[in-house]
Amino acid sequence: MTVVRENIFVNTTVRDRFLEGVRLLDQPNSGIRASDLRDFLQANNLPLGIRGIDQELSIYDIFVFWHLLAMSIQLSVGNAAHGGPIFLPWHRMYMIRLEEFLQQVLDEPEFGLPYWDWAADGHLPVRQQWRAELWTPDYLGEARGAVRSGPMGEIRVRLVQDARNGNLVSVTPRPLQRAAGLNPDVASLPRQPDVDAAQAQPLYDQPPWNRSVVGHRNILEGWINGPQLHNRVHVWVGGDMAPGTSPNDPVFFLNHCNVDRLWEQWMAHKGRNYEPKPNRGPSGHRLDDVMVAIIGQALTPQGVLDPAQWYAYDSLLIA
Ligand SMILES: [Cu+2]
Repeated sequence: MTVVRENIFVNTTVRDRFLEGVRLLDQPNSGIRASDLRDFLQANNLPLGIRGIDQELSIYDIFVFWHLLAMSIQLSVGNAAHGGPIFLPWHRMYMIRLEEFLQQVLDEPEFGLPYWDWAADGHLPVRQQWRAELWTPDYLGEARGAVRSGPMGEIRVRLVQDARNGNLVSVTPRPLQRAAGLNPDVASLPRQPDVDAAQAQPLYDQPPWNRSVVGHRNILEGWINGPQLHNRVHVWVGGDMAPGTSPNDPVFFLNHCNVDRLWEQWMAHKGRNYEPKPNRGPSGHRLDDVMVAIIGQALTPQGVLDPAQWYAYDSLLIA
């Protein structure tokens, strides 16, 4: 079985299958209700809360829940999915699981997630970036306001983050919201020289393993003079892409697939080196620490370091 992850602009069949798969996974027929999530959080003594209406959720909503759950688990460095070395392996595991669900729902075992090479759009004049092809009905729909056109116009948001306390709110289903390019501090998408700076780093990560480190992970996550790269794409798109429930917007997966591709490209050139090794860094971020998972087997960074058993990218060449 060969799963190849391709640029969304290169293969329109993959684009259409991705949008169709997401639409299917967004149907509220998982058999899991918002009240089940509340019971799960309470039974496991987790720090995340949930309020709002009780309703049946979609598999896609469960992925949104999973992301915020990992984010709500604070560690001595960052949380269980961000702000430290675990950022890249956790999102790799997370996307492997979504890709598996898409393969199932599409009945297409060779389906691979597409990626969005946002640095290519970052070279457009700022006023054209939010009018680029990605934000048309054949792709992701409107870049600003409610998304009403194309397949993504059918997506409904059911779980949002409460800005005051970070908890989850189950809301009456509503369309996706975006505010691309409207934040005056983040007018442009990342550009290739920013990507090159992350790819030139000799180290994956290093002490103190946090948001201040100069290394591949932290520059790619986007905390240095931030928001840059990964973080910048979240902030630039805005709307539902900004809070901890950001997987609500399918562009989350196009962004993270590109981030994962850049990590893979970095490893192809610098070696499959991950830090911190066992016993040598903060708990939850080390090579053999089990990552937070509610879908599929919980893996370690070691377990996902080489993704060859799941997928490969169409190209890892450095331009
Ligand atoms: Cu994330």
